[in-house]
Amino acid sequence: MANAPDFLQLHGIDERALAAEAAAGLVESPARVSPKFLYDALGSRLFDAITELAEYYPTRTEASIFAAHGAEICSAALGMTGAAPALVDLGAGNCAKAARLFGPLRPRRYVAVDISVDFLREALHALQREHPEIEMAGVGLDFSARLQLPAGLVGGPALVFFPGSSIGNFGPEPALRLLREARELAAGGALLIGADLVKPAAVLEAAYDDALGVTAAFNLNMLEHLNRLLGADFRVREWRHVALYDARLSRIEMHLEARAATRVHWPGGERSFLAGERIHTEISCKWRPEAFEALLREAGFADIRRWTDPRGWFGVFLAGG
Ligand code: AVI
Repeated sequence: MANAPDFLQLHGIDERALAAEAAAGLVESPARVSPKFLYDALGSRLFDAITELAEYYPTRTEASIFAAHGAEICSAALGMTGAAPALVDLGAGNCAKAARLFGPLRPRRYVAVDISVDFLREALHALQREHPEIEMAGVGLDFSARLQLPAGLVGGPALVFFPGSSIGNFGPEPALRLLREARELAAGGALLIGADLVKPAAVLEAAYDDALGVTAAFNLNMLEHLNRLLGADFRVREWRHVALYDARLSRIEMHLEARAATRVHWPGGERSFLAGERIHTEISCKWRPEAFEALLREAGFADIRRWTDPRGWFGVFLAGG
C-alpha cells in the first residue's frame, strides 16, 4: 500500500500576516498586491488552464525543450548532484513537471513546495500512490519571503527544480536573493530552472491577455481571494484586466483597472479608486540568455549550461558549483 505523503505545513502560510501584507499594498500609491495572491485554489486551477491556451507559449515551449533534450539535461544534472538526489520542486502546483523527471532522475526523495497548500496536498497524494518507492514531503511555504526548509528535510545534495519561468515574477533583487537561497538549498547539488526569453511584444501581450479571457479571470480572481482573506468588498465586475509589455524593463506588467470610481472596505481599512486607477498585480520578466546566466553567476553558480527551443523563446538552465 502506498505511503501517505509526509505533509508538512510551515510558518510561511500565516493567513493573518498575509492579510496584513495585502492590506498594506492596497493603500500604497499606486496600489500593488503581490502575485502570490493570485494562487488560491481556484487561481491555481485557472493557472493550469492558462498553460493550455494557444497564446500561452511558455509551458509548451519549456516542455518541448525537455522532450528534445531531457536525457541530456538529466544526465548533466546527475553529474552535478550525484545519483539519487533529493528533488526539490519550487512552486510545485500540480507536480506534473517534476513527475516527468522521476524516470531519468530516480530521486530518492521528492519535496514539493507551494504557497497553495490545499491544491498541493491533492496533487501530492495522487503522486505518492503512483510512486510508492519515492519518499515524498509537501511544504506549504511562501518562499517569496524566504526560501528555507527545515534542517534534514532535504538531506544532502539536491536538484532544486524551478520551472515555468516563475523566477520572472520576482523583481531583480528578490530574484537574486531567491537564486542565492536556492543555491544554499541545493547544498552542493544544482538548480534546474526555466526562464522566459525576450521576444516580440505582440506575442507576449497575447500570452498575457488571451482571447478566451482565462488570464483575465486569473487576475480578477485575486479580488475574490482578497475578499476572503481580508474580508474586503471588492465587486469583481467593477474591474478589468490589463496586461502590457514594457520593452525598456523587458517585462509584462499585469494590473487590475477600476472601470469607474469605486470604494473598497475591509476590517481596519478602506481605499477609494478613481476610474482608470490600477492595482499592480504581477510582473513577468523576460531575459536575454546572457543576462540570465549573469544573474546565475551573481548568485554564486559557476557551472552553467543552457538549452533553448529552435525559436529561442524559452531557456532551461542548469546551474551548479
Ligand atoms: C507562474 N508564472 C511564471 C506565470 C507567468 O507567465 O509569469 C504567471 C502568469 N501570469 C499570467 N499568466 C501566467
